[in-house]
Amino acid sequence: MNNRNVAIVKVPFGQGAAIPGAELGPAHLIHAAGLPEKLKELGIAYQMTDEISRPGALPPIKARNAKRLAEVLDVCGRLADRVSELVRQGAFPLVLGGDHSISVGTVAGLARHYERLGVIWFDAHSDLNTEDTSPSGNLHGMALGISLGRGVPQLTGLKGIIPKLAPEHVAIVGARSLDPGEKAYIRSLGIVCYTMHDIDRLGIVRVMENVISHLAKSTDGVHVSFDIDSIDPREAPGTGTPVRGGLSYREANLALELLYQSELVTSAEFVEVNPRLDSNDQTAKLAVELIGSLLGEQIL
Ligand code: 4U7
Ligand code: MN
Ligand code: MN
Ligand code: MN
Repeated sequence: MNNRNVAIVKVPFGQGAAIPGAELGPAHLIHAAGLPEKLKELGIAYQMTDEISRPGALPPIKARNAKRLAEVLDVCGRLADRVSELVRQGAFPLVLGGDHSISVGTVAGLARHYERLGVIWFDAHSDLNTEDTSPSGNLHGMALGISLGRGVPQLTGLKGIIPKLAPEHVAIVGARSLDPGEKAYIRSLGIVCYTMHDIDRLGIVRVMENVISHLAKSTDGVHVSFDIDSIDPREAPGTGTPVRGGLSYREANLALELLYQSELVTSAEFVEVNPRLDSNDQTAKLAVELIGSLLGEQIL
């Protein structure tokens, strides 16, 4: 990513989650938490692209299994086209969510360019539910599974490439809340998943070294999908599905610093910041610091 032009893609969309508020994420990262100033400070050239949004007023939810499917499909279709165009131009797409369902669109756009796309999924959850295994019916809990080709056919088939990702090119980091169907799927496909237990035992440095060497060999691009709920809720309270026992402030920054040094990362998204649940934009500010670490900010 070094010295590439960063292209910010704002996706103020929160309907893939149960609790509203994630749609306010992009505005808070940019205006309250100072993302543009951070990029300027780092000497990174960037462009701000038009936001990908939907009108606010909504009919009541009809589905039980895949809620707001039409809305997620619409946003993800347009996001995929945008991300694809930015990669074609040689930019580094930096997608700001929004809830995690938007990852389906980001990855669909990337899959047009990377045949062996790697994805590092920082999350308290694994987002591998299907309409059948999901306890909630919320699409943000199905996003990674959809990109792997499992789940709602309209979404797995988005932009015609099925699946977008191979299980051996995915690594989950920070997991601590997995549903039974997700555990079975991870085990059956042998998906690399470093839980908080693993991070406690091995340390974040060894975990990231393992992830980097695993993906470096076999992928032609690496996308970082960063769900802010991977961080401990004491540090990141502004998120809709917090789970205690998460990554510390330093572990998360260090993980992203190591990814910067690896020179493997070709795109990123930061999702699930919910300013309505935040206090003094603490979580939005944390997200901006994390983006800084991924893009090369150094302490000395
Ligand atoms: B997120 C959950 F049941 N697994 O499917 C579900 F615990 O993008 C939560 O990681 C999903 O924040 C959380 O609804 C989705 C639940
Ligand atoms: Mn998630
Ligand atoms: Mn999560
Ligand atoms: Mn969440």
